[in-house]
Amino acid sequence: MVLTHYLSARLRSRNLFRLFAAAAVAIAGCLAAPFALAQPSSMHPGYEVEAVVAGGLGAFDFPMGLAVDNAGNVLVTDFGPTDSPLVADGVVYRIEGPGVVVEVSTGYVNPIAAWVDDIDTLYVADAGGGCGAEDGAIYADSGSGPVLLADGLICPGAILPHPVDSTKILVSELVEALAPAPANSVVYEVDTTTGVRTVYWNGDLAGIGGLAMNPVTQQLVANDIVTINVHELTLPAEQSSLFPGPFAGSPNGIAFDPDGNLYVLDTGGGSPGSVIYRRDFDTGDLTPLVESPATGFFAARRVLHHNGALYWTQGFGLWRLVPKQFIRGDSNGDMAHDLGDAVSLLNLLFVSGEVFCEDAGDANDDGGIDISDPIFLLAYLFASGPAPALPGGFCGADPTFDDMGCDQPSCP
Ligand SMILES: [Ca+2]
Ligand SMILES: [Ca+2]
Ligand SMILES: [Ca+2]
Ligand SMILES: [Ca+2]
Repeated sequence: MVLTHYLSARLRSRNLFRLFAAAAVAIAGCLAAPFALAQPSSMHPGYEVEAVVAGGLGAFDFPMGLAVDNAGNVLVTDFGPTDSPLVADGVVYRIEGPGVVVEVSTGYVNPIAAWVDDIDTLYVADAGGGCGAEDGAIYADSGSGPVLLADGLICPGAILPHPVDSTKILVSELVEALAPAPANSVVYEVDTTTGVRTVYWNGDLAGIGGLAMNPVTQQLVANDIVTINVHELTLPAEQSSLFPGPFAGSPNGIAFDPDGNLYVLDTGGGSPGSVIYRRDFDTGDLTPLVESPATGFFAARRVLHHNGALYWTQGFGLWRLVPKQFIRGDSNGDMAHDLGDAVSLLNLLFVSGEVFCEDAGDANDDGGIDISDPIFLLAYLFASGPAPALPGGFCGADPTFDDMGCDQPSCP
């Protein structure tokens, strides 16, 4: 459904949009006013959105899948200028810094997902020309171009390392248009030497859009773009609903962070557009982190957690959500711990005062500001009490998720 729409309608709408965008850039240039595509924004005060590859003209054609190489660079799969199954114009790019994009592997039709193993072999899932034909394939590129590993797949959507067998990879398949509904999505294991693929999971999901594995529990989680839910996959062949979520459209991208917290990218159904949610590993709480007015063809697509930041492909660009930096306990924002910090907190609590950075004021890191915070600071300063928890002595991110933010960070 959604991916089929991506693959069938995107060329037409993109070319129309590019004409419009070119005209708008020209007009904006004349008016000396900035032109921008729909901008995503943070829904959480502790984070801010950055453009890694801005989504304007000259950026990607149709960025989709995300991976990380062993040097820590983010890789982006791009469908290329056309959708034609006859034109192998898909590319995998390496992002070496904001706006620094290097082509690393070419020759794909519509590469939809990628993964890099620990010896830098790049595995790519190519959706082929659409999701209604068995023209999808898995390739391996060890540095000298893609080598076909397995073919005959209908819209392979994700590649993951195998949980116990390092000679195999897991590949999800979105069998949407061909097989009888509703139970028609499969996860295969593919032998990376022989290319032989065997069924690893075959349950009652209607359409797997994305697949991820919890690094803490080794639990496989898939999103179902037809029923619009996220599910835990239990072996050998069943499903259990993880959570229904408030999803408006296809929850197309999913990812975990190292602590087992889950991120779900909802491509949205109109308003509010695309939203990325965080599901807490311990509490199960679902918190919206990012929203974007972009919908449909320009909606956010896939999400990746890497090195403390959340990356996602959207429109023609790549974006990331980064946590704001602060020094815990430095509630007056002068980059040091002294009596002034306790005084500013007491003022805030009992007189009136401004809090520049709530996270910094939470000296004891319990997720709130109350009388226990100035007491904690006074004990630290004058009674050999424990030092504020990280980031206590230097600028850093909050390692414990909460609802607080940092409106006026003193850190760069
Ligand atoms: Ca293409
Ligand atoms: Ca201070
Ligand atoms: Ca506190
Ligand atoms: Ca916290």
